[in-house]
Amino acid sequence: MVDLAVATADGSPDHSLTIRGLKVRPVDVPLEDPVVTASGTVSSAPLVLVDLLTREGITGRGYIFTYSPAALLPTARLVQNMAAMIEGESVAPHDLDRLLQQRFRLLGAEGLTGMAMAGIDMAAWDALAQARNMPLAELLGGACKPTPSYYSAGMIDEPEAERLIEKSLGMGFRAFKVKVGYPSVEADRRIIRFIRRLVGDEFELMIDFNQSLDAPEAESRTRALASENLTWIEEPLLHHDFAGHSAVRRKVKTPIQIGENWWGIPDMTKSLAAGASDLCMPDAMKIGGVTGWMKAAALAGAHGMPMSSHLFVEVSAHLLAVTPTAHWHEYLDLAKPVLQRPLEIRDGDAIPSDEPGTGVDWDEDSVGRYLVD
Ligand code: SMN
Ligand code: MG
Repeated sequence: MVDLAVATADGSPDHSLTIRGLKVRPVDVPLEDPVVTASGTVSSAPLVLVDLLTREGITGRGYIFTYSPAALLPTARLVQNMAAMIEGESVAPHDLDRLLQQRFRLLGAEGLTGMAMAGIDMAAWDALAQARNMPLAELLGGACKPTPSYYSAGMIDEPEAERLIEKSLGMGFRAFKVKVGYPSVEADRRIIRFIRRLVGDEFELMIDFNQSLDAPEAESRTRALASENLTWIEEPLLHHDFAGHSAVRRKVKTPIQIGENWWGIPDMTKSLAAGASDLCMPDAMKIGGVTGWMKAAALAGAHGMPMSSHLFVEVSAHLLAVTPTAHWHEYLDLAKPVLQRPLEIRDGDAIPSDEPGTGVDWDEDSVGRYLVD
């Protein structure tokens, strides 16, 4: 990698970058396994690939996961519409965040707007790290150190569980998450106990209800599963029901986990104030990209709250390496088919790429195959 620093008048190196534009490509990428949840199925990964182009010739890359193909093209168009707002600006992610937050004050920075801004943010940090010839974790003041990772599965039957446990053990994972929220707690318990018999008592096992229970059901099911030796129970209630999660949390001993649906620091602040969870797992996109994550990491650190990741496996590996209360990395690899070098998992740990940037670098043949127009 050529160091693009150029000498300024006094001879000091100039690493500054100026935005020339955005290249935005919507793709619909196949998933190795569909993610069946109690609140709907994700059968492919609709991604908006964001290239942030600079006058100095560096391209920063990031992607946005839109969950539903219905949101793919509108999100891509929204990102493209933001290009005119940032062309000519320096690649200074905090300043870009302030600029875009201001431009969208009336609309609000949640939903597709927040997702689009986060995609630009992740690409900007990638460009900055490339310009300084450093992996993102080092640019953020840390090192490319490993974080323990868990294999994240959907709602699966027993044969599927057997296959995925064998696959994850073969990849070195020592932890597994399964989605639940069946019509009865007995069905939830059946798959939990089936997996527990496969992995033994020392293995970390998490469950995820994906917001599928109402308050009475959440209390009765979390109580009924209290002795299942679970590492956490995730999102039993609607994600924004912080008071409801707090009420459940006070009645069960299994740690309650939420955060993947926090729209930025405002939601995290409300959740922490309500005492909604024992643990947190912000989504690198919905929390506001790298910029949002670093603020969230400071907040979680101040609260002594273990912080895990959600999706976005590549950038999350870097971010957890500089998170004071880093807990678990989630392995559910959405972008693998369109990357040159997918994230490395070594002995069950997520290893941040040691290349300059975040490690997100497109496999252009695959991108062409999955483009949506
Ligand atoms: C999840 C939700 C939606 C798509 C993929 C995964 C899930 C998780 O809530 O925790 O990974
Ligand atoms: Mg979840």
